[in-house]
Amino acid sequence: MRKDADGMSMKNAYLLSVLEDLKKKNAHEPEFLQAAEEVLESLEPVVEADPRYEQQNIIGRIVEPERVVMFRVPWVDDSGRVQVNRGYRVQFNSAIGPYKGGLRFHPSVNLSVIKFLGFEQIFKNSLTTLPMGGGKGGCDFDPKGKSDGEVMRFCQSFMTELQRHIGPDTDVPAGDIGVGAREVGFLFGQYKKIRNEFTGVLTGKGLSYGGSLARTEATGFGLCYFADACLRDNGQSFQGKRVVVSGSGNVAIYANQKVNQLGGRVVAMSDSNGYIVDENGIDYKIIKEIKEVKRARIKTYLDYVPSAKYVEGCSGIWTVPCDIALPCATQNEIDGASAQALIANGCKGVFEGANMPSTPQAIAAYQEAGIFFGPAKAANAGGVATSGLEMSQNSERLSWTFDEVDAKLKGIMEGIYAACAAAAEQFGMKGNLQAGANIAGFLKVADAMLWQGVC
Ligand code: NDP
Ligand code: 2IT
Repeated sequence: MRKDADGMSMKNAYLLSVLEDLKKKNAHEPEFLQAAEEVLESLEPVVEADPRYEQQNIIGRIVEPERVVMFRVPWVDDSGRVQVNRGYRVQFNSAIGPYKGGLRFHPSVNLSVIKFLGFEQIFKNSLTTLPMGGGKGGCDFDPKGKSDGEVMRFCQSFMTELQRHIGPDTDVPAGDIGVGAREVGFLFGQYKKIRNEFTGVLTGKGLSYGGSLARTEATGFGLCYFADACLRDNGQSFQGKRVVVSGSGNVAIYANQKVNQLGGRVVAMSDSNGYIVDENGIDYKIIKEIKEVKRARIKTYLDYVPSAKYVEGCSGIWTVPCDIALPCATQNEIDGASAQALIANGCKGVFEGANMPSTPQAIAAYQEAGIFFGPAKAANAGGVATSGLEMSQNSERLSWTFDEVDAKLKGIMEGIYAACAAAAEQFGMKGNLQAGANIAGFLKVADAMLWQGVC
């Protein structure tokens, strides 16, 4: 998309007025404004083609969360001191189903971050074709370096407040950065104790108490299924490709595993301290042990593979030459300069496992270079899609096999790729999966909002 000198490409007066109002009201929320502006720009041809979106002020309504909850989370640390954190749940849009989206525990969490994630989740969840609205929550609590007891007491306090706002037909949280199997277990236990009910109020649960097989792997696997669908549609594949995966958490680990199964090789991975390069291919099982069992830093990979290299500082990972880049750590981790470095080294495609990992400048660079770009809300939808499958299994009180869930996940990701490609083509932007994802995700939610009247 071509931009003016001020970086703005939008001309539609209605969209511009919504954006201006949004900027005025949310001046201190840069991540949220970035996510909203990116979607609004893509929707220009849609809004111009159907006057109902303006008449019913669908855009003005969709950028305003239905409800925002902020709350105090007091807890006692191991030395007996009382700590306080700030918790959030943003219930953004329930037009197509109960609010659904993860919880992030990280010191960088604030209202802007949770609102950007909740906003993205509306369109992502719509793309899955499953009945889930958009929501997100979290806390500025840092689980790193905390004992299991501290994490448990924190989770119990967090849920003591959150439980009054959620429920299996109202709002169903899950994991995100800093929230994995351990945290979901503590959160679920506290919900069950306070509400005296055993329901599928969280997804990403352990297999012994209602979790779904393949949910752990789902985001990383789904990312590769999406990328593979795009590559195959263009006569290519993962076979023999060098792949760089940032991060070394839930999404990154299982993206690595699936890249390998599809014939590619992951040569670099990172954490917030630095990155490792292993030209022979990084074994995901070692990363799994370092991160999931030992909760250690990625540089300890060198204890297992002394021939690998460790570099301090995580942003340099994008200078490692690769065919495919899979950013799986956090927002804005690829800026314009990193994108240029990737392209200069021959990168042919970026598929986003993390949420909003590419800055607007990075996306502009991908488009200018004409490389494949799989935007987060489409490419990483496999996690929440499988959460939707976990909800279905909980409702029917049955559990499906790993292969059943994995096959459904693959079908959903291939469907998302096809829907994004078709929407882009229908609105005259063939090959632009970013626009296609925003448009396809929007249309279903907007239609449901139109049917439901002003609410
Ligand atoms: P994890 O907590 O399991 O792992 C996060 C990884 O990213 C860690 O390696 C972490 O390093 C790194 N990281 C986090 N914050 C930063 C930062 N500010 N700078 C550099 N590195 C950072 O989280 P997930 O794997 O679950 O999530 C990763 C991304 O994927 C997030 O953007 C999340 O929103 C997105 N996502 C997750 C889904 C899921 O199902 N889990 C679904 C869809 C998207 P360190 O350990 O040093 O902090
Ligand atoms: O960003 C995401 O889609 C997630 N963190 C997963 C949300 C979920 O409800 O499974």
